[in-house]
Amino acid sequence: MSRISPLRRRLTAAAGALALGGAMLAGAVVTAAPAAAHGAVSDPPSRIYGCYDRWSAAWTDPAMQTQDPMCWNAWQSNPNAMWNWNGMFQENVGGRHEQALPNGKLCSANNPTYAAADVPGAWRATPRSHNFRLTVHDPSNHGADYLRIYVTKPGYDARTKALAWSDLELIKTTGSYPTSSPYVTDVSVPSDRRGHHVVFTIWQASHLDQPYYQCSDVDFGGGGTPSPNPTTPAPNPTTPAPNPTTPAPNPTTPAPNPTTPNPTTPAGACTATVSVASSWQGGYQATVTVRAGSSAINGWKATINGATITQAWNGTASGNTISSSSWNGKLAAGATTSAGFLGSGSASNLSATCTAS
Ligand SMILES: [Cu+2]
Repeated sequence: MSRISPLRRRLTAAAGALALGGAMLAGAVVTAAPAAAHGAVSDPPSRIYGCYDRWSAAWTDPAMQTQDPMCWNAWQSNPNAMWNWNGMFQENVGGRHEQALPNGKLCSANNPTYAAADVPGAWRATPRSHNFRLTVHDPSNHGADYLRIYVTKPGYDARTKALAWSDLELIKTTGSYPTSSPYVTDVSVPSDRRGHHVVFTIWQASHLDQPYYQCSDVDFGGGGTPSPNPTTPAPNPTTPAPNPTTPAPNPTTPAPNPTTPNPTTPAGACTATVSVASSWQGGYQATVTVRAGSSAINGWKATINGATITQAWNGTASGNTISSSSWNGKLAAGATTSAGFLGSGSASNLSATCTAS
């Protein structure tokens, strides 16, 4: 993978932060000790390692924002995360991994440098069969007391939920490995896992009590069931373009019917609220939650006032309106669902309205 020397990498990281124009980011780079000698789950690539692998040679390419938005988000949040792809560990845990990592912080190894890795969203998922080989790449040859491998349970949605221990099923614990990387093991995942799942790996290094924690996004195919993502999460560059022909309010929306006895609670109404999951200079990631009113609805459109949407998932964006997808349009009375999106600019003045169909 990396043919750049650690020094070059550091210089490039500093230059990158400066180019991003964030004094705070540049400061963070300057003060960070380079984590030159650790490792990561390289296959299926873990979140941060995958971002490093795909973009370290092209980190100035604006295509990152549209083609790999979660990596772009991570890069904006903290360039150190990607340059130090090999430092996702804790120390002196004594095997109490569940105490070391609070729910929602598993994919960052509970290390603030990697906080963006905890954000649910459209992470690139690597296609794999239910039987695959997992590889830990460790240039420092720490060895391993064991690898412990989990997969998310059926129904888990990596696009909307930060990973918790209760989302995981333990699949395998290996024996020890000598101090010669890579550390490789064959993994079999139950066949009921379809579509986008997370493989969570603990690599207990042998030189110290230094466990590494990482999330790898895997697409097991056949994404039917709750997994909203039958194809790859790779953003479609043809969809985000705002469509100037559609912003008009949907003319098929039932006009208030004068014969309806109760005009204040129209059947099939919905409400929408928007919350910002994370933000960075020039952009943010947010979730819009839609709730059906007192009757069931067949579809919805949420308009996010104040937003410039560059990418959406679990819904289709057109301008600043997100329409339901085939799997989350039908809602029972009072039921909720959500969609996520990336916005450019400021997230300070967002509000949402909902139209049901
Ligand atoms: Cu190390």
